[in-house]
Amino acid sequence: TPGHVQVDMNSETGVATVRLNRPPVNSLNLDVLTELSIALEKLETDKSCKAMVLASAAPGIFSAGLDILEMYQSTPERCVAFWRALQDAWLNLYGSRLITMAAIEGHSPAGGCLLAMSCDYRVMAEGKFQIGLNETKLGIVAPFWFTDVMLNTIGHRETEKALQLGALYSAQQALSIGLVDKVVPLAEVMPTVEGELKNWLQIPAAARVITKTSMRKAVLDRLRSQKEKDAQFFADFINRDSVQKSLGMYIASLQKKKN
Ligand code: CO8
Repeated sequence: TPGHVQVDMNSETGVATVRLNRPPVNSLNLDVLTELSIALEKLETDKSCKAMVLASAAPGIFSAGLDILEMYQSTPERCVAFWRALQDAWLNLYGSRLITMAAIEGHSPAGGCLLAMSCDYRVMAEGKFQIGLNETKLGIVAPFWFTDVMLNTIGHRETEKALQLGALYSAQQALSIGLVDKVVPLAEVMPTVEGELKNWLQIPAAARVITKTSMRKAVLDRLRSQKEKDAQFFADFINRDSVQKSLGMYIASLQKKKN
């Protein structure tokens, strides 16, 4: 595979660093999601691995979310395959036995925010970077399991506002609603994650994993029990004329921003 996901395993500490590596913005296409899924599966079964830090190899970006080009003028078959890859990557991450931490050293909209929220702990760089589920701004609707993860992270009231508005928050705002756990200068993100990991690594793993599983199981099972239906819904929804039109306009606005 082309290496869109870099894994560095520190055998001394048992901590793996997983870096998304699809410049310029780490948008998540079928290949990246498939590679991420496989990387997570490997770490899950690696007995020496205790924790995973999810980060980015691309400066200024955690992940720009799903690759919009996978959703624009694509075939229904490709849409279903793409969506299955996203489901699997997410099930592996949210359901992981590992301690998972997101080092958010850049922008983290939509699918990027989903990945970050699916970790156990989030540290974000202060400054101009934004995080949130901005789907409604693209004229699309966050899937029920994105909503579930946000509900589990920031509660009902904040989720209701965040999702309707398609809100993108600064790191400070994200901290104030509990969307991230710590905000530090960019250069301090990794050291802060490593410091926090020390606390988590001290907890007996079996007890921590049972606790994590019991907190997340209902949400995981909700998707597991209707994966195919959800994939079909995505393919149908995304190929509606009105949705394609919104996505086309959004892509044009991303390009216009440059000129
Ligand atoms: N997918 C594909 N291409 C992208 C994406 C993306 N998500 N984001 C950016 N790009 C492209 C840009 O168009 C640009 O391309 P080009 O160089 O050819 O013009 C290139 O990447 C670089 O982008 P920018 O110049 O904008 O880079 P900046 O560093 O200035 O900004 C940002 C980075 C802030 C990330 C900005 O690019 C941005 O806002 N991107 C859009 C992010 C976004 O809205 N993502 C939402 C994706 S939808 C999703 O993840 C969940 C969908 C759930 C579907 C449910 C349906 C039922």
